Amino acid sequence: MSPSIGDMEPAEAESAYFNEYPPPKALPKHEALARAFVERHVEANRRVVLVTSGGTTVPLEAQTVRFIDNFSAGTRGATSAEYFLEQGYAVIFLHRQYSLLPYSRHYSHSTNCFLDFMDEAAPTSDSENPDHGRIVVRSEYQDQMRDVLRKYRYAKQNNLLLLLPFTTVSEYMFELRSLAKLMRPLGSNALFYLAAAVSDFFIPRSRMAEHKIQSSEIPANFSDDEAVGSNDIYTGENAPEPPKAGKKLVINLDPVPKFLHRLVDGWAPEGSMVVSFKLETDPSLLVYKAKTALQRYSHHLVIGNLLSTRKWEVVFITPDPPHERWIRVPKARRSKSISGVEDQVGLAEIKKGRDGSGPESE
Ligand code: PAZ
Repeated sequence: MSPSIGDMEPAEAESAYFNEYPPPKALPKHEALARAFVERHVEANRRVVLVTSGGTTVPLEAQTVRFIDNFSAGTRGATSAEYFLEQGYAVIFLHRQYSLLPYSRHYSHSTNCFLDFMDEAAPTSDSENPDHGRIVVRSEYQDQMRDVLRKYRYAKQNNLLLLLPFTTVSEYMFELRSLAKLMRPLGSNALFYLAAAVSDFFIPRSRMAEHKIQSSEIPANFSDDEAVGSNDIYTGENAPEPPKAGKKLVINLDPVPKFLHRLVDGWAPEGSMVVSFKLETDPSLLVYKAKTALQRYSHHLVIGNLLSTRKWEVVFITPDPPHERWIRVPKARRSKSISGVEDQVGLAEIKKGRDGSGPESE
């Protein structure tokens, strides 16, 4: 039996994983865009950050109808990208397709549709007048929207923001590897800020069902060998964990190789900075897991957060003292953003937290 990817050394796991999947169709186009973006900012001696944002999917079928998703709206990534731009960085925003984007996030939240910000101007007496029935931004939103619009325009006109989408975990991996290698000419001007929620498990392409899994086609005396379309997906009465009654879908997932190793030790430019995030739900595990990640991958910073409090508090785990530092947005400053979506701990808080002038930290 061949070893599973989870049991291999990082370099071996890398080639095994990338051999499983064809590269995403959009990769050559994304690479060309990223190459030109990096060249432009190397010339300008500008710092470039790769922000990853949103959750990855794990398809259950090659022609995907169903998939497993990872939690993330993209708020952290999109918000942080805006702060990085404010700090003079150029940003490559590698994001889950249709998740929140820098600047437009203020108007795209489902509870605050952009149409709520608009109004029809007061009618003029002349219906031929081009201003008659004109659509305008409501007066109470003018100032905030002008501010967001100016920043957005500035980033766009100066080629400071490159938006690259992904959907599946394998697309994310291919994109991350390519982008990190393309960023090599930046050297210590490169920063990796890995806020995306990346699946820890996947179904190898070689063991994936091609077509939509059919519950109606489950044989009466189902055995492992007869699994529909795949030996990773078991449905029926004789599945490995037999159901008490009725049909069950049992999914057998492999661990995704830990690519942070490869990013830090191979793909990323020498001298670059790598920041990863760790999400947990159990408070008693968060610091331990974040510290373990930092020790294991020897990068620069792990930012830990809990699902329930991630918008107000994060913990910085660093190789140097104080090793563990909490940064909290005080209750009074948990402000509503323009869209009514409460803002969260972002780069500004992180930066202010460092010099002590920002949100409460301990
Ligand atoms: O996108 P969002 O603001 O809803 O959530 C952000 C987050 C919790 C996904 C991010 O802060 C994070 O922790 N990312 C890493 C997740 C992980 O441990 O894989």
